[in-house]
Amino acid sequence: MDVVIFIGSESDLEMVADAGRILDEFGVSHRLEVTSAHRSPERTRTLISESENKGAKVFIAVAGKAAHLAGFVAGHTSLPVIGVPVESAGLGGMDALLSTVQMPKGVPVATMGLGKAGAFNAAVLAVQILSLEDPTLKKKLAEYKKALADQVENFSKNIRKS
Ligand code: RP5
Repeated sequence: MDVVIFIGSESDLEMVADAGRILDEFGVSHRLEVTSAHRSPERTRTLISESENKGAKVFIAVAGKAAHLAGFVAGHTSLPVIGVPVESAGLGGMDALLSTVQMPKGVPVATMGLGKAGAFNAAVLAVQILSLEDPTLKKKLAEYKKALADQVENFSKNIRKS
Protein backbone atom coordinates (compact mmCIF):
# COMPACT_ATOMS: atom_id res chain seq x y z
CA MET A 1 0.00 0.00 0.00
CA ASP A 2 1.17 3.53 -0.83
CA VAL A 3 -0.44 5.57 1.93
CA VAL A 4 -0.77 4.59 5.57
CA ILE A 5 -3.26 6.49 7.69
CA PHE A 6 -2.90 6.36 11.46
CA ILE A 7 -5.65 7.63 13.72
CA GLY A 8 -4.97 8.13 17.42
CA SER A 9 -8.29 6.74 18.57
CA GLU A 10 -11.39 5.01 17.29
CA SER A 11 -13.11 8.33 17.99
CA ASP A 12 -11.13 9.86 15.09
CA LEU A 13 -12.60 7.42 12.58
CA GLU A 14 -15.22 9.77 11.13
CA MET A 15 -12.43 12.29 10.35
CA VAL A 16 -10.89 10.06 7.72
CA ALA A 17 -13.89 8.71 5.78
CA ASP A 18 -13.61 11.31 3.00
CA ALA A 19 -9.83 10.97 2.91
CA GLY A 20 -10.23 7.25 2.20
CA ARG A 21 -12.80 7.98 -0.51
CA ILE A 22 -10.58 10.46 -2.33
CA LEU A 23 -7.64 8.05 -2.24
CA ASP A 24 -9.94 5.38 -3.70
CA GLU A 25 -11.05 7.79 -6.42
CA PHE A 26 -7.43 8.36 -7.39
CA GLY A 27 -6.76 4.63 -7.27
CA VAL A 28 -4.19 5.01 -4.50
CA SER A 29 -3.83 2.02 -2.21
CA HIS A 30 -4.11 2.83 1.48
CA ARG A 31 -4.43 1.25 4.86
CA LEU A 32 -5.95 2.56 8.09
CA GLU A 33 -4.68 1.71 11.58
CA VAL A 34 -5.74 2.92 15.01
CA THR A 35 -2.65 3.53 17.07
CA SER A 36 -1.57 6.07 19.64
CA ALA A 37 1.75 7.78 20.33
CA HIS A 38 0.88 7.79 24.03
CA ARG A 39 -1.21 4.71 24.63
CA SER A 40 0.41 2.25 22.26
CA PRO A 41 3.89 3.54 21.37
CA GLU A 42 5.27 0.05 20.70
CA ARG A 43 2.41 -0.80 18.36
CA THR A 44 2.96 2.50 16.54
CA ARG A 45 6.68 1.81 16.17
CA THR A 46 5.98 -1.67 14.81
CA LEU A 47 3.35 -0.40 12.37
CA ILE A 48 5.76 2.25 11.05
CA SER A 49 8.53 -0.26 10.32
CA GLU A 50 6.09 -2.84 8.89
CA SER A 51 4.61 -0.16 6.61
CA GLU A 52 8.06 0.88 5.42
CA ASN A 53 8.95 -2.75 4.70
CA LYS A 54 5.74 -3.13 2.70
CA GLY A 55 6.62 -0.13 0.51
CA ALA A 56 4.56 2.67 2.05
CA LYS A 57 5.45 6.06 0.58
CA VAL A 58 3.50 8.56 2.68
CA PHE A 59 2.15 8.55 6.24
CA ILE A 60 -0.90 10.50 7.34
CA ALA A 61 -1.33 10.85 11.12
CA VAL A 62 -4.60 12.11 12.56
CA ALA A 63 -4.93 12.89 16.27
CA GLY A 64 -6.50 15.24 18.77
CA LYS A 65 -5.59 16.82 22.14
CA ALA A 66 -1.83 16.57 22.89
CA ALA A 67 -1.43 15.25 19.38
CA HIS A 68 2.04 13.77 19.17
CA LEU A 69 1.17 11.03 16.72
CA ALA A 70 2.44 12.79 13.58
CA GLY A 71 5.61 13.93 15.33
CA PHE A 72 6.17 10.46 16.74
CA VAL A 73 5.87 8.96 13.25
CA ALA A 74 8.18 11.63 11.81
CA GLY A 75 10.72 10.73 14.46
CA HIS A 76 10.75 7.12 13.25
CA THR A 77 10.78 7.47 9.48
CA SER A 78 12.26 9.57 6.72
CA LEU A 79 9.17 9.17 4.55
CA PRO A 80 6.92 12.24 4.29
CA VAL A 81 4.51 12.61 7.21
CA ILE A 82 1.31 14.62 6.91
CA GLY A 83 -0.30 15.58 10.22
CA VAL A 84 -3.97 16.31 10.79
CA PRO A 85 -5.00 17.90 14.08
CA VAL A 86 -8.48 17.02 15.34
CA GLU A 87 -10.84 19.33 17.21
CA SER A 88 -11.81 18.28 20.72
CA ALA A 89 -13.77 19.72 23.63
CA GLY A 90 -11.84 22.07 25.85
CA LEU A 91 -9.38 23.87 23.61
CA GLY A 92 -11.28 23.34 20.36
CA GLY A 93 -8.38 21.87 18.44
CA MET A 94 -5.80 24.57 19.18
CA ASP A 95 -4.05 22.02 21.40
CA ALA A 96 -3.77 19.47 18.59
CA LEU A 97 -2.92 22.11 15.99
CA LEU A 98 0.04 23.44 17.97
CA SER A 99 1.20 19.96 18.98
CA THR A 100 1.23 18.90 15.34
CA VAL A 101 2.56 22.03 13.66
CA GLN A 102 5.28 23.07 16.09
CA MET A 103 7.81 20.42 15.24
CA PRO A 104 11.39 21.11 16.22
CA LYS A 105 13.83 21.98 13.47
CA GLY A 106 14.89 18.96 11.41
CA VAL A 107 11.81 16.76 11.87
CA PRO A 108 9.07 18.16 9.61
CA VAL A 109 5.40 17.30 9.71
CA ALA A 110 3.33 18.76 6.86
CA THR A 111 0.46 20.02 8.98
CA MET A 112 -3.03 20.37 7.53
CA GLY A 113 -6.01 22.31 8.83
CA LEU A 114 -8.26 20.86 11.51
CA GLY A 115 -10.57 17.89 11.22
CA LYS A 116 -12.32 16.42 8.22
CA ALA A 117 -11.21 19.10 5.75
CA GLY A 118 -7.65 18.71 6.97
CA ALA A 119 -7.83 14.94 6.53
CA PHE A 120 -9.26 15.39 3.04
CA ASN A 121 -6.42 17.75 2.15
CA ALA A 122 -3.92 15.29 3.61
CA ALA A 123 -5.18 12.71 1.13
CA VAL A 124 -4.91 15.17 -1.77
CA LEU A 125 -1.39 16.16 -0.69
CA ALA A 126 -0.44 12.48 -0.48
CA VAL A 127 -1.67 12.04 -4.06
CA GLN A 128 0.35 15.09 -5.11
CA ILE A 129 3.48 13.61 -3.54
CA LEU A 130 2.89 10.26 -5.24
CA SER A 131 2.19 11.99 -8.56
CA LEU A 132 5.81 13.19 -8.73
CA GLU A 133 6.69 9.73 -9.99
CA ASP A 134 3.37 8.71 -11.49
CA PRO A 135 2.15 10.36 -14.73
CA THR A 136 -1.30 8.75 -14.41
CA LEU A 137 -1.83 10.40 -11.03
CA LYS A 138 -0.53 13.68 -12.43
CA LYS A 139 -3.19 13.52 -15.17
CA LYS A 140 -5.93 12.67 -12.67
CA LEU A 141 -4.83 15.60 -10.48
CA ALA A 142 -5.09 17.96 -13.44
CA GLU A 143 -8.67 16.72 -14.02
CA TYR A 144 -9.43 17.12 -10.32
CA LYS A 145 -8.20 20.74 -10.37
CA LYS A 146 -10.25 21.43 -13.50
CA ALA A 147 -13.35 20.02 -11.82
CA LEU A 148 -12.77 22.38 -8.87
CA ALA A 149 -12.44 25.35 -11.20
CA ASP A 150 -15.58 24.28 -13.13
CA GLN A 151 -17.54 24.10 -9.87
CA VAL A 152 -16.62 27.69 -9.04
CA GLU A 153 -17.51 28.87 -12.53
CA ASN A 154 -20.86 27.03 -12.54
CA PHE A 155 -21.74 28.38 -9.12
CA SER A 156 -20.97 31.88 -10.32
CA LYS A 157 -23.12 31.36 -13.47
CA ASN A 158 -26.03 30.08 -11.35
CA ILE A 159 -25.86 33.14 -9.08
CA ARG A 160 -26.07 35.41 -12.10
CA LYS A 161 -29.14 33.50 -13.38
CA SER A 162 -31.04 33.75 -10.09
C1 RP5 B 1 -6.17 11.47 20.86
O1 RP5 B 1 -7.02 11.89 21.84
C2 RP5 B 1 -7.01 10.86 19.79
O2 RP5 B 1 -6.42 11.09 18.54
C3 RP5 B 1 -8.34 11.53 19.90
O3 RP5 B 1 -8.51 12.55 18.93
C4 RP5 B 1 -8.30 12.15 21.29
C5 RP5 B 1 -9.36 11.58 22.18
O4 RP5 B 1 -9.23 10.17 22.21
P1 RP5 B 1 -10.32 9.27 22.93
O5 RP5 B 1 -10.35 9.71 24.35
O6 RP5 B 1 -11.62 9.52 22.21
O7 RP5 B 1 -9.85 7.85 22.74
O8 RP5 B 1 -5.25 10.53 21.32
